Amino acid sequence: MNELHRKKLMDCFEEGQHGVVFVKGAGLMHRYGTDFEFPFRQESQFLYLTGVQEPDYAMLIDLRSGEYHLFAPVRDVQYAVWHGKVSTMEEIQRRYEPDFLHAADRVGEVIGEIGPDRIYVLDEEQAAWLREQGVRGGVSATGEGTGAGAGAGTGAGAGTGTHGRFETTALVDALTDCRLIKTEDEIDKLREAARVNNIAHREVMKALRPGMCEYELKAVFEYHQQKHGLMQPAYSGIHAGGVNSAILHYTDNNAPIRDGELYLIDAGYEFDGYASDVTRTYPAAARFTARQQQVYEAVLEAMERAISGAVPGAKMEDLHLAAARAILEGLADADVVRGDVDDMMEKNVFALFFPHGLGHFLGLDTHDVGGYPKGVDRIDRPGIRFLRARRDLQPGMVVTIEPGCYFIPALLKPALEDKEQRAFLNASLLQEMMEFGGVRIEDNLVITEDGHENLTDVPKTVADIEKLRKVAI
Ligand SMILES: [Mn+2]
Repeated sequence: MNELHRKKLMDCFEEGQHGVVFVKGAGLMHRYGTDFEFPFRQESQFLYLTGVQEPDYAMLIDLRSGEYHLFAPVRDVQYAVWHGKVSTMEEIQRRYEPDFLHAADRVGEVIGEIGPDRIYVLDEEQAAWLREQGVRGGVSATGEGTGAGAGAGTGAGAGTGTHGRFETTALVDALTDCRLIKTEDEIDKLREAARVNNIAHREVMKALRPGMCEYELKAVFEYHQQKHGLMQPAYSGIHAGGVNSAILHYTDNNAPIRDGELYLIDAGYEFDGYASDVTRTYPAAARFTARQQQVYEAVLEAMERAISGAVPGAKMEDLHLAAARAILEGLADADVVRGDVDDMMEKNVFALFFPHGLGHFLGLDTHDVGGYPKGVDRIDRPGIRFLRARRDLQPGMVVTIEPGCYFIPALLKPALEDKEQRAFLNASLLQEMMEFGGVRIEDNLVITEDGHENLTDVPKTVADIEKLRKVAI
């Protein structure tokens, strides 16, 4: 599949130009100044192009010949003693099948032999690293500003990030265009990450008992991911009981979840680099309270409207606003807010309860590349300002849909003092609900020609959740 990715990338560049794409992979990271190694995770652009999940590699594509060069680190005996067997060059060749395999210390020499006019790199840091390898950055005979033709359709023109021979814009733009539309193989990997995540989320849903600590549920979740061979969290999971469920990026995960409280879990692991990102919210008790159910169903309705609208051609901001409206309607039914829903939409009352974006792209990164096309800015409006993706949906895109409704004192208390906003708010009820926490529900969708495929299969209606909880408790 990585060969196809390289082909897609080459197609973004003007044919026949005397340029190379160079990407250096990630090295090991240590905890501050110690020898404690963090688990290795390849940098996503490099992983996309090579499939190499080992540290200290580099790669190059010769755009004129189409040849793929891979640079592998040379390991000594001591490395073998501490890390185990060192692969021979023959083994590495068989594993990754580059056109040319070199020792990593030959990067400068190989680029010197090719003699390109233009070297496309991810950023200035990688250009600096190449200079250290003896690669000259000076403008070559053909001059500056020619030949850079990547990123067609994204507005990235020739020479936008050109510094001598180095070009730092076109490659990232081209990779963004490639990664935005997933191949069938990539979607299969996302399906596998989702399949295991479905299992892990169900197991946590069954395991929760009042009085358990958030970290116990985190342990259950991680056990089931790792039991199925997934080793790498896609992001720091959120395991939040009660009032903590209204903290959008809660990471302490160390409080007890009491009877009568909600528990919100937002977590996923990656399969072969591809992420799953799912959220569910349910009560520690066997059943939702009446009020919890009202808020939950407002979010579920928002979710269903957004999902049904997630088809080719739809705009994420329109889905966001449709979800926001559903939440306000549900809150009006619950008498949390009062007044005309159109007025409330216009006055951004939804942003008090739904202060984050509806969703984002998903792939090698949890918040995957390509959220904003060139020239499209964030919408300067409360709530929707944090929307991570503004594009017309197309087949092959993979998105999360994750509406939420939270009772966040830091937003609600000032709103209750605000002359315009407080007119819409049921102040006495909101005072009672300051410790309610929040509800978020999140699924992962692949946009298809005729709609979408939902990769997430974890109970989300009140009836289905209570059925699973009743069996469990
Ligand atoms: Mn998400």
